[in-house]
Amino acid sequence: MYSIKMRSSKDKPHEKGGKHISGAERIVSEDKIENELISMYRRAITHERGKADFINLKVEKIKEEHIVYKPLLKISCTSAKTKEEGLAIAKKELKSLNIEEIAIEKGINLLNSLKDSMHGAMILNSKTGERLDKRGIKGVRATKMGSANHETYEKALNREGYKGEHVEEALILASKVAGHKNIIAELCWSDDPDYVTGYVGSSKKGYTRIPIIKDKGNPIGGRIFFVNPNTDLEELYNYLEEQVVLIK
Ligand code: WAQ
Ligand code: MG
Repeated sequence: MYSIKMRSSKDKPHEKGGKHISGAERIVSEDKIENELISMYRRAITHERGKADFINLKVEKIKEEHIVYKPLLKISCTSAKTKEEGLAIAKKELKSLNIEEIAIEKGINLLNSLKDSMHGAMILNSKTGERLDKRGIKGVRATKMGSANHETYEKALNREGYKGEHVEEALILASKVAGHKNIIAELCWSDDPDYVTGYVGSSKKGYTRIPIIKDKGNPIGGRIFFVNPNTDLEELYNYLEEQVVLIK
């Protein structure tokens, strides 16, 4: 298996302050690498957020003995007709997972006050809402995850009526994230302006989809990982950024 990563930006590279356009991570078998590279390149130059000027593509071979397997989260769907209803559902879900109200409020305010999308996620103390990662706009990116068998996965999702790259990728990411013992819940909404669906993910309750959680046209999205207060951050970064995880 191979890990493929793409990140793209406008005007300047990310590290020089360029505007983030899109990013993607996949784990694929060798015969799929070429097609995947082409499709990621296309995503970067045809993205809703703008046409990327800087595209970073990375291919890395993965050794079998380095792979850890985690279960796929179960999807459930809620119904919301407005952003306000969606946010209320997210709060309720997070609360039912024992995230303190103050942490939920702080988290949602942090996401709502972003001036630009982050590249990764914020890590928040689930009791106090304190932001624990000190990585600013960069945040922490979960990488090196994929489905153990992409075709079976895609078919199963389609059978349940879920189509498209957003849900496919988000569910794999959420499954890896929820697979860490110290991550209690994740809250996410997209930075693609017209994609208004978000979710709350957790190992306890699965992937709870929220049909609308932001205004249409809003180009700012984000993710929060709510963690146990005594989390070893270095170990968590290592899991999210380095540990290869395949979802079954
Ligand atoms: N690791 C951590 N955070 C990430 C990552 C990653 N690999 N990729 C993106 N983010 C953060 C970053 O702050 C983005 O701005 C934000 O998440 C949104 O990313 O229909 O499309 O890739 O069930 O725009 C969710 C609903 C879609 C899917 C999520 O996120 C569904 C989505 P996007
Ligand atoms: Mg996006």
